[in-house]
Amino acid sequence: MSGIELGFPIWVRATHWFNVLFMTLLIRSGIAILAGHPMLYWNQDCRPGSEWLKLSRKQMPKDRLWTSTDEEVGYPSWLALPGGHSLGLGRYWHFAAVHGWIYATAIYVVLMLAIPPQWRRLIPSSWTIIPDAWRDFVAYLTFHLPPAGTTANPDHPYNALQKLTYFAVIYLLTPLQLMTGVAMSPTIESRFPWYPRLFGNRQAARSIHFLGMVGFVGYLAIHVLMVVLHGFGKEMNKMVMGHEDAGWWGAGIGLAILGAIALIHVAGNLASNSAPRLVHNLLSPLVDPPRRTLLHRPIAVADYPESEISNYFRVNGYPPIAKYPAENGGDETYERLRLGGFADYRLEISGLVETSLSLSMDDLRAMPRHQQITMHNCIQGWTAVGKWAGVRLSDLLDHCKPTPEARYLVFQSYQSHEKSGVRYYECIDLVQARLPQTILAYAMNDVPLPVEHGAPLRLRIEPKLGFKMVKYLRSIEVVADYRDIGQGMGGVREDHQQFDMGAET
Ligand SMILES: Nc1nc2c(c(=O)[nH]1)N[C@H]1C(S)=C(S)[C@@H](COP(=O)(O)O)O[C@H]1N2
Ligand SMILES: [Mo]
Repeated sequence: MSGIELGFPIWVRATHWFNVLFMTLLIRSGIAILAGHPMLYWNQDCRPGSEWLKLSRKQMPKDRLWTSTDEEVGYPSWLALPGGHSLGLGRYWHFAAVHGWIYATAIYVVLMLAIPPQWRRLIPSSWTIIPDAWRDFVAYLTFHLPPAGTTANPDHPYNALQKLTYFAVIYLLTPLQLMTGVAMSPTIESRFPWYPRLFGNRQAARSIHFLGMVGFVGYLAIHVLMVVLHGFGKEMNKMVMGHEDAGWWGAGIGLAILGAIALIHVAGNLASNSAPRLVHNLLSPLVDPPRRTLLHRPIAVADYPESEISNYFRVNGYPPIAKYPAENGGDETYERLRLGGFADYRLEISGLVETSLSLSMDDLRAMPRHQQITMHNCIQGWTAVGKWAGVRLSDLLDHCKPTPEARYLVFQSYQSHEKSGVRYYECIDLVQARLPQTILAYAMNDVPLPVEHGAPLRLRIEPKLGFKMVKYLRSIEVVADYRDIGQGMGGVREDHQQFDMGAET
């Protein structure tokens, strides 16, 4: 069979270098996200000790309450983007890079399929690729360099093992990373609970996503080693200049491109650490509008079966009682209300409403009760299934009647944010507040809401990440805009940790 010249057209070379940028950004920001909860599980309950991998030396105390924020670690800045305790910006970098990665990969795949005979670059056309690849493998093992070309196409620019590896990375590993990534969205999970189950469960999807990253790192390491073994100058000429001739132009320009990529990484770290709000505001227009279009929707939340209720449910946010230090939330009013069995507790609803409300727990319990069994998704990475009961927020809104200008609800807590000491608050929009499964819960797993989980009342908005679900609820204010509340980002964790107001992924 005569050979087919595929060569190294400009679109192969360009997408290659863009992929180097996006893949390295994805790996380093992914490590920053992992630092938020450096444990991996095959089960969806995340009971401490049930993890299959723990990348932290922290031990939680056995004799007192600890929270999932205490488990967070900071990885060094050379490794993680941005490194340190910066889950929020790690996520922004990750989601920004994933856009670029999808576009670069899509351009590459579409052009390869559209420009004949370029599909033959990666897609095998004959079973002889298997014995060919084995022969190449044995050659490498015995310290020989197999020549380019395959039995089916002696002029192919890659050897058989190389072609199969690229095929696996682009047609198997890449979709697997995208699909397991999507499985971690609380909006997807609550609307389509079967989807994360394609991978076992929500935590198995997270574990596979991590293993996929390990696969990419291994691939990159071997790929670079091969470039060096096969001849750095020659290989760089192919991937930069598009020809195999001698000369050092390819190596020179290629190293300059790698230098530019390294500079982007260094600049990303420096800017994220010195001006986090600026980076938040720069990456937000790239990341938030598409995510909002796709995921910020009025959806119905699926119920989990009773049998899946987790018998362990992590805590995040210390109760506002005096035995915890003030930065963890101690509050005298709350303490007094709690000691009185919350008989004097009143939920205040005010702002852009026709009638302000002040409701006791008895008032709330007298209203229609709604119950749901759902999975809680903490932004840090852990999950747990719980049964929640309480009143529908929409029923309360029917009573207080928001005025036409009303757009958002501000949920204020008795407790303070552990990192800033500022009162915990979060905002959601009126459409989401009106969904039938958005509730103020006063019961968890058939008992009154425990103090660790936000007694006497907390928000449950299941399509969102856990940080939106304010515990120790003190008041709700109906407003036209959230940008003049706090630092204007939509909540205390948005203000101080660069979390995203949407909280859908
Ligand atoms: N008042 C208050 N509410 C809060 C928090 C907090 O720190 N303070 N943490 C949030 C986060 S990040 C999560 S994951 C959930 C945890 O709920 P749990 O403690 O019941 O598991 O509560 C959310 N609500
Ligand atoms: Mo969380």
